[in-house]
Amino acid sequence: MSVDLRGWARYLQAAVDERREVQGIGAQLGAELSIDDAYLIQDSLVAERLLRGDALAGAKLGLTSKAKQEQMGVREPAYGWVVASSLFGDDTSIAVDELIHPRVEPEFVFVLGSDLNGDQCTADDVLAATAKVVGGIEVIDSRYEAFKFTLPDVIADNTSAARVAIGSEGVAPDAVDLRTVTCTFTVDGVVTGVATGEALLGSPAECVAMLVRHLARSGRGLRAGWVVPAGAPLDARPLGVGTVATASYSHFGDVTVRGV
Ligand code: OOG
Ligand code: MG
Repeated sequence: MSVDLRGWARYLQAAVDERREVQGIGAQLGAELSIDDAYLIQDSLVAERLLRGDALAGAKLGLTSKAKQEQMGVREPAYGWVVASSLFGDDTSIAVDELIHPRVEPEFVFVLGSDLNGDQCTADDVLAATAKVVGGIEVIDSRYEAFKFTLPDVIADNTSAARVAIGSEGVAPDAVDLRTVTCTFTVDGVVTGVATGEALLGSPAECVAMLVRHLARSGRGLRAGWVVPAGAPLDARPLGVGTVATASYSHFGDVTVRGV
């Protein structure tokens, strides 16, 4: 079956531009969208953003924790891209009316000091290439109705990426075992959950290594200076006007996002 890759990318970009939910792609094809085609739609979607003047600023993982996989009903991780216009600082107001039905989730974010490539990439290679690890909060905004999707659908949609607030204070990767770093997520004064880095498939650095091995399949890699959110260790919560969400980490500075 030949899938209209650029057509589906335009379909998703229109949902972003018009701030409206759309139906899943797989449901309309009458056959399952393949994972390979889903990544090609994602490439086409990101290429459209770059044509409009954006730049790549990193790459991301999604669905790397049990909490997220259970919340979304998808049992495998997914990879996506982070564009420069989506990056915000560690104390940030996010305009909710620019988005469809945003949610916030805490993130462990790698800031790379050197390039990282290769189909044999290991967690140790990731740590060696990392300048620092900081906390973050990702604002996800699935373009699909009711925030429901299959794995190929969410891949095509660049893993729901919308905005990401990046902490300024972090640690060198050899200063702490990232698996033991604790993250506490508080939304409107209520702690929604506490998790350690180990929640990310056992090791945040291994998650990034998986991303590098995935990119190597298409001859690509990560660049020095890029940011890499490794996935949320806790489930996502709605971001409405007035919502205040803070991610606090045992070894990184706090990050706060406010819906306005
Ligand atoms: C998909 C994106 C997941 C994460 O950190 O798990 C993600 C979604 O839940 O909409 O970014
Ligand atoms: Mg995320």
